[in-house]
Amino acid sequence: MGMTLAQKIIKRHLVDGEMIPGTEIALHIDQTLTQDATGTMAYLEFETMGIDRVKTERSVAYIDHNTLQSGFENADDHRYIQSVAKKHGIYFSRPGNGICHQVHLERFGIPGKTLIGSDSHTPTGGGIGMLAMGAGGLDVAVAMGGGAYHITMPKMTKVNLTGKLTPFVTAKDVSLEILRILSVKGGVGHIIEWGGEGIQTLSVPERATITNMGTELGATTSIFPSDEVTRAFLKAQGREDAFVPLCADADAVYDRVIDIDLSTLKPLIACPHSPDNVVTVESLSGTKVDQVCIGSCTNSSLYDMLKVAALLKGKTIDPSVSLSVSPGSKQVLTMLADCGALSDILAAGARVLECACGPCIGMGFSPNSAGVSLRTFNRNFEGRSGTADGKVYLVSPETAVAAALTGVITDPTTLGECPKVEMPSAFLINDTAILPPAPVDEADKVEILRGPNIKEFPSTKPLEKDVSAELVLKVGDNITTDHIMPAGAKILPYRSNIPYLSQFCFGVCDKTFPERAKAAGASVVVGGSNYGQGSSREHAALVPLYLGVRAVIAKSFARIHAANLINAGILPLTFQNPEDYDKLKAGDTLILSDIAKGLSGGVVTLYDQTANLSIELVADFTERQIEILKDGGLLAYTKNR
Ligand code: MIC
Ligand code: SF4
Repeated sequence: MGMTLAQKIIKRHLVDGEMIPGTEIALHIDQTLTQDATGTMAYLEFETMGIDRVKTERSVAYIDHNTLQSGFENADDHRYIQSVAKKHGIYFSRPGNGICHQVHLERFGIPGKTLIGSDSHTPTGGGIGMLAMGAGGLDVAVAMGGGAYHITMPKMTKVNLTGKLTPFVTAKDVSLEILRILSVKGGVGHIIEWGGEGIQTLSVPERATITNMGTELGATTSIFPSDEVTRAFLKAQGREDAFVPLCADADAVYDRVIDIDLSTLKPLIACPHSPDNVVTVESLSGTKVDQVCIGSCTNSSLYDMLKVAALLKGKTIDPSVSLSVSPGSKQVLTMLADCGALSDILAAGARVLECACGPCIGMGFSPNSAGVSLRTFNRNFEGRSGTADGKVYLVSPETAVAAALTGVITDPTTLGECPKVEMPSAFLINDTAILPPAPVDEADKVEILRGPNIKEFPSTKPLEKDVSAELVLKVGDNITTDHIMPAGAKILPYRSNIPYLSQFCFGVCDKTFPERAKAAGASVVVGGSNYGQGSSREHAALVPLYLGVRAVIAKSFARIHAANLINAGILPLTFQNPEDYDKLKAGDTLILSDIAKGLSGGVVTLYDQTANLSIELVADFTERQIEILKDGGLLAYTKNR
């Protein structure tokens, strides 16, 4: 039987387990990346392992999230990461050099290699045929130390593309269409492989837009074959030697096949507050827009920016709209400047921001109160923009420009002639903002620079026999990590300071949560399905741990968050009977007894003392995960061994 492309890469990297969907496998990891908002933790964790030099083929530390530096905190964290990178064999991409996923694709990605990153949009690398996955910081630290990365062997979904995109319909619309079809839960437990004759018409940046947003489907990752389009991109990046042709076997078997005819797609838009809330742009035309933001790891390539510049050329944006443009990398920005396209963007009235995540993670450019913001980003979760009642819509760069010019949601196909943008045959290469690590024999001399913003980890303890805890918070379906541990300009600078961060835990749902959880001593959170979707931030587990959360009981969990909970020593348990969710009430006293025995048997019994009822909870863990939970988290587990 033939193999899918992802199965081939998995097979080559398999160090433990069998490739049976639903069972745990361990993969050798060739490359890692971190960004600064999750990186400080990851490197603190790496340091505790006492390993001198990373064991990967390539590890890169990017600074792209916390670049506002409104106080000493970010600057301290950046210096810390820079010094750790230099000492331990990690390349360091300086602030301003660009968004990790964009720069990694340009300068480091290699088809057929495995990559994990402490950022959920790491699957962007699937645009050039990498098996690239988002992970918690601790998993990345372990991989840097040469340890394997454990995942559940995914099922395989194929999306078969036919036809060709019509003018003003883009890769972003393909991402939104698949979200419309599958929803934010539809990719859970699957790898999405893109194929069919339609992929030949898609450039690498377009493919990367699509694999980037596969994260919003909850998929383990997304991947395109490595073909002549990939070769041309790598050649233009001066890296043709990294090219290897890769594709699925003709007789590969998929668990699910979805067909999309590119020629029938229309410009689409995701409405607040979920990326799968998708309708046609046309159906909302005329809606007043206050703000437009172009950029983020989804749509900040040179290809995207040249289209934006061509559409803005000679025009002026509507006076009622504020427009930001953040190019994805120094390479993109420099090339825009050199060809004059940057002048067209500026002349039209855009505010050009740094090559960083910026507004995507609420670092500035928050909309006005109740403002409507059209963004080319990948997430529109409630409150993420920094304005609690802001209404964020997700669109393509073309639809974004149309709204910036007219002041209302506008179908871009009404803009007239669609500009043609060619990919350059050679990108401008200047890696001065990527600092190589110190040579091995000089690493000893490198001093690690720590600032006062870096605080201790929350302490963990081995699993208790029984836990009596208060149900402090009950939430619904699709709770995101932005609900659990919000980001944004006011909080993000404290990613290395768990005690400070803890004040904001679950702030979007219930501002009294931190205080009540602390008062309870031991607590439980109850959630609906797809609990913990979104980002890879392990802070969404470490902060609840600090506040005394012992278990999260939900109908189902998102992949990375479930792993982060286990790594933190918090029990992620699921309802055997989803209807039991309705029986539990906030404030109830819950007793989990004989937990270790329950973990081995796969079922933990919960007694709700307040309601006087017992409920069976599924404890679906591998032997390794049970040992991690028993030890009180992955750090303790790793140290104990
Ligand atoms: C995000 O898009 O939510 C982030 C910020 O990039 C996160 C990482 C983080 O929280 O630092 C992610 O996607 O993993
Ligand atoms: Fe940065 Fe936004 Fe991409 Fe996250 S989704 S890595 S915040 S640009």
